[in-house]
Order: sequence, then structure tokens, then C-alpha cells
Amino acid sequence: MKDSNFRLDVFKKASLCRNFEEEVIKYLNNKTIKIPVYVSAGQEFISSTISVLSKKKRLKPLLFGQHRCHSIYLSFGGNIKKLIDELLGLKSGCTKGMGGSASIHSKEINMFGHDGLMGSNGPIGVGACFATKKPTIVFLGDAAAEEDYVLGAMGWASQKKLPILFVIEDNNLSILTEKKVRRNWEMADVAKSFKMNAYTINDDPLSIKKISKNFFKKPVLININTNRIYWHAGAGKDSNDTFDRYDYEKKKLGIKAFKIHEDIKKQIKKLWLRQLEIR
Ligand SMILES: Cc1ncc(C[n+]2csc(CCOP(=O)(O)OP(=O)(O)O)c2C)c(N)n1
Repeated sequence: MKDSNFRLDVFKKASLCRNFEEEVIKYLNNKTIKIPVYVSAGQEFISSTISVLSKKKRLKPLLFGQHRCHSIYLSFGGNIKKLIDELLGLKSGCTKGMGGSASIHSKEINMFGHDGLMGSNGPIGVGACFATKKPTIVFLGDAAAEEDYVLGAMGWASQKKLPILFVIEDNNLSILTEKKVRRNWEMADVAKSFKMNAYTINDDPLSIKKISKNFFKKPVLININTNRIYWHAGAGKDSNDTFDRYDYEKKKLGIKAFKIHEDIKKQIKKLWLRQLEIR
């Protein structure tokens, strides 16, 4: 696939995620959504890119995300109406209204809801991969990845040469505590010490594509530097100067991306209004 087509395919998915999250922000602010919400805006190019790459390889991986997981669900084809219903606490939600934002679960797309213990999806994902030998992706935040049980599980995945991809969504923050306060080491170095292929890159789709050859052939870890646009939980912003990959790609891709953005925005707004009407 030509790089320009690849970029546009990724942008379409990212646009779905971003426009979805912008509606979430609106409905949080007007208190239509009443539960704690973890918005993934700013980080959506990670799951969007990996989903496009998985599809190219005709793979439907097992997905183990954590609390900031709307974009994972949407990128990998989760039903949008069911996610809206989940955030509204309805039985028709993808997790029957019982998971909320932080525990998105969907049998249809092989996504397993998180339990709230940071990093638990590491060993659980490794166990699922070991048992089934199915391609598996474990998405971890830079803080969750620090948990000891994550590191033990990684060592096991490496020893057993599992078809697993560890994706560290590194937004530099554990709620509000920066990485430099918490540690003096990097995840990719730890993974290399477990004899895994490991990389530190940013969330440019082409940077991810470039290192994707061994995905699901052997255990791989990618630490992807990214940015959280909104607060840890809720609808506020820590800063208005945060680098926004979505705006950057939209400008770079030009008129085609602008049109995609506008079309998807309209569709998502309509879907939200419809779900709110019929609830
Ligand atoms: C074992 C454990 N420790 C602490 C917490 C409290 N906690 C919830 S989210 C969070 C920060 C998670 O940061 P990160 O994994 O980097 O993900 P991000 O929120 O940045 O996406 C913390 C410390 C928890 N839920 N579980």
C-alpha cells in the first residue's frame, strides 16, 4: 500500500475516534454523561494505525486495553451505537451498561474489558495469548507498564515466543505525575533485556508502519510517545499548547482529510442524537 493511501486510511479511523471523543466532551460538559470518563483524544493514531496494519495482515487480534480505551474499541471496528449506550449506562451498551468508559468489552471484536487494576491486562493478555496462540495486543499506559506483574508477564511472553504486541501508550503522565519523577529507565530497554524486539517511537503512522514487520510473528514492544489532550478523567484541558497529532495530520493530508473530518463529524453527531432520542 502506498504511504499516502495508508496515511489516509489511518486518518479515517483517527477521525472517527476524535469526532466521537469531541461529542463525549460535549455531553460530559452538559452532564448528559454522568459516569467517570477517560477520553483518548490525542492518542488515537496509535490504535488507528495498528488496526489498519492488522487488517492488512488479515488478523483479528485479541485486544487488552486499559481505562483509556474508546479509541481502541472504535479503531478495531466496535459498534459505535453500543459505545454511546455504554457511556449512557444503558443495557444495550457494549458492556451491558456495567463497564462504563473504563472497561469496554466486546466479544464481537475480541476486546476484553479492564478491571481497574493498572497493568492487570499485561499478565491476563499474556495468559490468553499463551493459551490460544492467537495474535494479541496488550495496550498499556506508561505508568501501568511499571507494575511488577507486567514485567514478569513480558519475560514469560518472550521466553515462549508468543505472537504478542505490547503497545505502551506513553503520554508521559500517571494522572498528573510525569515520567521523569517516577523512573530513570525506559520500557524499550526493559523489553530488550528480555530479548524482545523493542522500539521507542512517536505516534506518526509511518513510524509505526516502518517497524511492523515482526508484529505477531514474535513478541514485540513499542513504546509510542503521544499526547493526552484532555484531563486524566473528565472534560478539562491541562494545556492549550499540547501537540495534537490529529490537527497535524489533517493539515498535512489537506483537502481530502478535511472532507473526511467533516463527513465523519456529521455522522457521529447524528448517531449521538439518535441514541439519545431512543433511550
Ligand atoms: C495498581 C493500581 N495503582 C494505581 C491505580 C490508580 N490509577 C488509576 S489510573 C492511574 C494512572 C495510569 O496512567 P497510565 O497507565 O500511564 O495511563 P493513562 O491514564 O496515562 O492513559 C493510576 C495511578 C490503579 N487503578 N491501580
